[in-house]
Amino acid sequence: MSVSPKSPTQGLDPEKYLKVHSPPSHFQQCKDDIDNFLEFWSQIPDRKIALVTSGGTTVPLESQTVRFLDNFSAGTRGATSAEFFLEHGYSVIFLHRQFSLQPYSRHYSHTTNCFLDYLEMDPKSNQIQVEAKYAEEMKDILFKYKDAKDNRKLLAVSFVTVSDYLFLLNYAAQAMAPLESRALFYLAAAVSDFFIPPELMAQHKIQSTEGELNISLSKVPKFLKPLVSKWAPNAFIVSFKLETDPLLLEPKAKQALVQYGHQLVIGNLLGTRKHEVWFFTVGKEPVHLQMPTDSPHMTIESLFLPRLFELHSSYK
Ligand code: 9Z3
Repeated sequence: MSVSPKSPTQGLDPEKYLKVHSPPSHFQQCKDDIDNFLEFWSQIPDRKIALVTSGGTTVPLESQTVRFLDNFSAGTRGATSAEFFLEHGYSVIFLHRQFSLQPYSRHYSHTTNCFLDYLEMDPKSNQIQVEAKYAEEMKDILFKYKDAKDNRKLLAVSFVTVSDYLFLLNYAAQAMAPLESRALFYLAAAVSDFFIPPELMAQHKIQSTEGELNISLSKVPKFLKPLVSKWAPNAFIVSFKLETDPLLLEPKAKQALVQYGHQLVIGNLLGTRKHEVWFFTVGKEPVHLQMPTDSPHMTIESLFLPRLFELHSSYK
């Protein structure tokens, strides 16, 4: 079966793509984990379940991958948001880029926040301990982390490439579909728009002896359309729109709402994404949410997620 797009702007059909390509090597394990997680939580009446996607996707240049294209996303939005979803009573499937930030550990795993800096040696006992000034906050984070882990509220599933992401999102969406409006999709991962389909990729390491490298990238299959209309048609679906040009954000976000027919687009600009976002919903004026200037310990997610929880609660 051919996977060529009908026109260069249209891109590949996502369902056809999934039929003719191979899933990631850990697919069976992920499917089992997702099935077990959903079997457990779907039996709890009214329990809401969120699929939070997070981090960037890679675009391999070779099948046996030496080189790949990547993007800026560290997964801060997804990891931070997952904590708020858990605190608000959701169970969370955290579909994240391998080695990107994770809920709870994100507080101590960033390069400027090395976990070793929080520890000290007690000279008397010669034991490692948490420095007193950090202990209270760490206790609080540890408590929430253990609660999520011990009570199976958080399932982490990882992807690396954009192709892995499509396979896992498709599976999770179809598995969550029976939950109908209890299911929420929060698509914060920075998914590449372009990639090299496997059949067009070099098998082995591209050799520099062949001269300069010109790469032609195809459009990544647009998965939002089938996600909304077929895979999980009654779920509450939130997508993100990222732009760098402020003039493009509103038209592109509104276009996505019309094109895909889902419930909410959260718009953000690369340079200000940690301080402000816009909510776009059908038939309403965009809502601008911005952090107060004197709020160094607050995250923008704490400001906008309560509004999202309300929208989900009043959905259907
Ligand atoms: C976002 O816009 C996220 O908010 C960020 C978060 C990636 C900016 P960080 O990980 O950044 O906290 O550093 N995600 C963009 C999602 C995306 O790629 N959306 C697609 C699009 O805009 C459609 S689903 O076309």
